[in-house]
Amino acid sequence: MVGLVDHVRNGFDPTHMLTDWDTGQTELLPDGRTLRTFTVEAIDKEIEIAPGLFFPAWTFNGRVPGPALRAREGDRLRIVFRNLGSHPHSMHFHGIHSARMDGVPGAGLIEPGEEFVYDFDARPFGCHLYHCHALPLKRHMHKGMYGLFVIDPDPSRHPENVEVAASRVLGSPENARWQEMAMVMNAFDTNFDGGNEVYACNTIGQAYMNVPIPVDKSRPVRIYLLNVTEFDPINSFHLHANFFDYYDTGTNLTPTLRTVDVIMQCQAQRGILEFSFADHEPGMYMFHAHQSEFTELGWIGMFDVRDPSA
Ligand SMILES: [Cu+2]
Repeated sequence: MVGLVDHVRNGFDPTHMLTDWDTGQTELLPDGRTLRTFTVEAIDKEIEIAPGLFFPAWTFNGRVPGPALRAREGDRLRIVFRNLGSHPHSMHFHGIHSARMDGVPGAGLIEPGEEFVYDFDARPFGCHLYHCHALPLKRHMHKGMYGLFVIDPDPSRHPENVEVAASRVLGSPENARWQEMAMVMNAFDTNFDGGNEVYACNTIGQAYMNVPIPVDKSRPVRIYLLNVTEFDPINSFHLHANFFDYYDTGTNLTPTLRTVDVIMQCQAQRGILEFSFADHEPGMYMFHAHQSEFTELGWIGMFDVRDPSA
C-alpha cells in the first residue's frame, strides 16, 4: 500500500471518523421525553479503500461505515430513511423494537426512490449497529451498508453505577476527560470472488499507520468497536504493550473481561474497550487484528501517545 488515499474525493476521512458522532436533531415531546431524529440516505458511491484501489460501494450518507448514530437511553428515535440507490435497501437496527420496524422484507425494506421512517425507543443502552437487511444479505453487507448505533446509558436509571454511566454520556462533564473513538472493522472483496483483498479499521487500509491517532497519555481511552467483516468468520483487536477492560455489547456498566490484550468478534459482535497509557512512556503503540493476514492486508494502526504538554 504505497501512496495515500484521497479522503477529500471520498468525502470522509478516517481520522475525523473516529469522533464524528451523528446525534441527530432533538426536540422535546409533550411528555418530557426527547425525540431524536436522524436522516439517512442510501447512496451508490465509488470509494477509494487503498491507494489507487476503488470499490463500488453502497453507502449510508455517502460514507463507509455509515454515520455513527448516537442516542440516549429512553429517547424516542425517528430515523428517516431514503433510498437514493439503485437497489432495494433497509436499515435493520440491533436493539429493541417492534416487528414492523425490523428492516427486513415487508417491514421497512424499500425500493429505490422510496422513503421509510423507523420509529422506536432507544434501548438497551450499549454499543450496537445497524445494517441493510436486503437480500442477498452478504452482498449488501460487504458493499458497505453498516454503521455504529450507540445508546448512552441514562445515569438516573443506574444509581448503582451512576459515575460510570455519566462518563458514557457524550458531552457530559464526566465524559469530557475520555478520548472516545468509533472503530468499525471491515473488509472488501475487490474482485467479487467471495474473499477479501483489503482489511481495515474504518475502511481505509493502513489509515492509522499513515496518520497515527494522537493520544494524550493523561486521559483514558474508550473505543466503541464493531466487526462487520463479511466472508471471514471472525476478526479481532489486539493492543500492543498494554491491556484493556472489555464490555461485551456495551450493555453493562461493569467489564465483561478485565485486563486482556486481545478480543475477538464474529460479524455483528461489538463492545467497548477502555484503557490508559498514564504509566507509559510516550511513543508509537501499535494496534491491529491478530489474524496476520488481516494485519498485512491493511488492518493495522498506531496510537501516538504523547505527554499532555507535548
Ligand atoms: Cu442494501
